Amino acid sequence: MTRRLVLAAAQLGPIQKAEGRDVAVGRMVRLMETAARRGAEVVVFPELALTTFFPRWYEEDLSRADHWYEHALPSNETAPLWEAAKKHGIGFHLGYAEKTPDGHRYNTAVYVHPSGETVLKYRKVHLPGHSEYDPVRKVQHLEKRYFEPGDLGFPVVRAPVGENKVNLGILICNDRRWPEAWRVLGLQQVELVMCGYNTPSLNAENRGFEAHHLRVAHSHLAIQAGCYQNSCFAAGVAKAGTEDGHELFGHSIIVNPQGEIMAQATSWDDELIIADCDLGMCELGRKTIFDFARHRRVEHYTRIVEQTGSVAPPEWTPK
Ligand code: ING
Repeated sequence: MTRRLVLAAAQLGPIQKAEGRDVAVGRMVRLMETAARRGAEVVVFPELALTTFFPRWYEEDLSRADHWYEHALPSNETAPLWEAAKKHGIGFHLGYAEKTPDGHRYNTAVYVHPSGETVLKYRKVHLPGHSEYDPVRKVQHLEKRYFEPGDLGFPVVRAPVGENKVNLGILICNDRRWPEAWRVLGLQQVELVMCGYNTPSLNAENRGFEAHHLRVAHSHLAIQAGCYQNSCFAAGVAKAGTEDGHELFGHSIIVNPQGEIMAQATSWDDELIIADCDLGMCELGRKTIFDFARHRRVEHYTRIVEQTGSVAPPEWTPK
């Protein structure tokens, strides 16, 4: 019997620095309602979906950044999302900035069941950018200032979604560029990776040329490879558009276990894309090309977990 999942990726357009959470929540409720009307059983929202991408703004005093974080979920401003999920019987993934009661700060995402219960929580492990103001950069990217590396690992959980149970996993933005992250999920038989992102459309490092068109190409390459090599579906969902003059690209996608793009957003604004996923497709790769038990040789992979940075190779010289 086909295990069919109707998956929605709800791309968000820009959220300006001055806009409150209520603006984003209102837009997300409308996207969720449309997704439900179109038969979706789960909707994936972007990374840091409640606020502007604030790591572009330097604050000397971290307490002045406190208002960007959620101190509890749901809150009065975010409750309409939980209410809409219950009303429409749809699960949702939400990325947000988390501040814990004991003061830890994470770039976090949760998958919430229509009942309102949190099924899965993940804290971003791969934090790009820097922690101090960088005068060379055209635009700051201070995720290492505003967040600690995630402490929850890369969990996968089997949970009810619509009529099926699905093996769910989460990655956040930069995580998608690290094959190790995908493989840890693949080793837990993940079937759907929910991955929100906020990615600048131009390279702001200012330390070398990167052709602009490669920004989107690299994002798609990473997600398509992750899906193919771990035999899973993924939703890569952007917060896009121009936030206070700074552009983030859209091009959200839904990818299948063959690495094929099933649906792609074409705007850089609020946009819903939907795909009918036959979860049985995950079996093929898992039982053939990527039958990990049969083909992997872990005795040769020790560098991956024992070595952090790269080292120069030994040099060969002719006798
Ligand atoms: N943003 C970007 C991302 O990984 C980035 C940062 C862009 C890193 C381009 C490398 C190249 O998509 C976040 N929020 O991680």
